[in-house]
Amino acid sequence: MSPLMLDRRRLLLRATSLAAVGLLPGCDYNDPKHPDISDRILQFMSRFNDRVQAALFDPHKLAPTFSENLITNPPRFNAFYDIAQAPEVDPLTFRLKVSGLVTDQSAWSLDRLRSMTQESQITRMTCVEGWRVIGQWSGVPLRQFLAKIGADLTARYVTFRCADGYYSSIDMPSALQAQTILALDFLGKPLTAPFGAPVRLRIPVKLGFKNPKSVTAIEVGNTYTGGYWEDQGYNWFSGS
Ligand SMILES: Nc1nc2c(c(=O)[nH]1)N[C@H]1C(S)=C(S)[C@@H](COP(=O)(O)O)O[C@H]1N2
Ligand SMILES: [Mo]
Repeated sequence: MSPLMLDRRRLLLRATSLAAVGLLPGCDYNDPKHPDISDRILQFMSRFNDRVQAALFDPHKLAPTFSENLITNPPRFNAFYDIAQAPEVDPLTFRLKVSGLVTDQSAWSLDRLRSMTQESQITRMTCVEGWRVIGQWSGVPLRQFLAKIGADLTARYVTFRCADGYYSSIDMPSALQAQTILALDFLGKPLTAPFGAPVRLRIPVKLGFKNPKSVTAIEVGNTYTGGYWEDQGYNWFSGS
């Protein structure tokens, strides 16, 4: 084992024991003068946990891929609302906005996104609710998109905002991982509204809730932006 690996292991062990202390039943942080102190401790530990996961993340390691016969068809829908409420985005007037630490802030039409090199993958998506789907998504590798818009690739966060008000953000190394794509197609056909039309993030190295659908804006920056579920206590890094 390399010294780096040893360091990483020690860091992980330390993090695990800290988490264990925090989650010990009967361990009460509730101070009546500071009613939200336990929340803040848990939040602090979750952010610490993010740093540990970021340190352990290997940007060159690929998420598993699967054969066609394992694809979940029909796919499974999930959002913070019912399938009938999924936003309808007009593909003709659609523009993907980009902002923050990028040199080219011009908006992207679907045609322009489709003019970029497309990549296809058969990968698995895991939802925190305890189910998984395997799907075939194709689209523009995010690393190529970020390079194209002149994004500062040393920035900490890439944030995605969606047509339904959903949002999420990811760390730059995960954004640059080879399988992270701005997906336009599912099984070779344009995404349908419930599954993120016209463009969604497909990031197989992260849990389902970090795969925002119907993305309308991408921001690159160094300020933590959280996310819809992240702000409600779900761990931000959430690698899978
Ligand atoms: N815009 C938007 N994106 C979203 C969500 C959402 O509610 N709105 N839910 C997330 C969650 S929790 C999961 S598990 C996946 C589900 O994607 P699917 O419907 O393609 O299975 O989308 C994620 N992206
Ligand atoms: Mo999810």
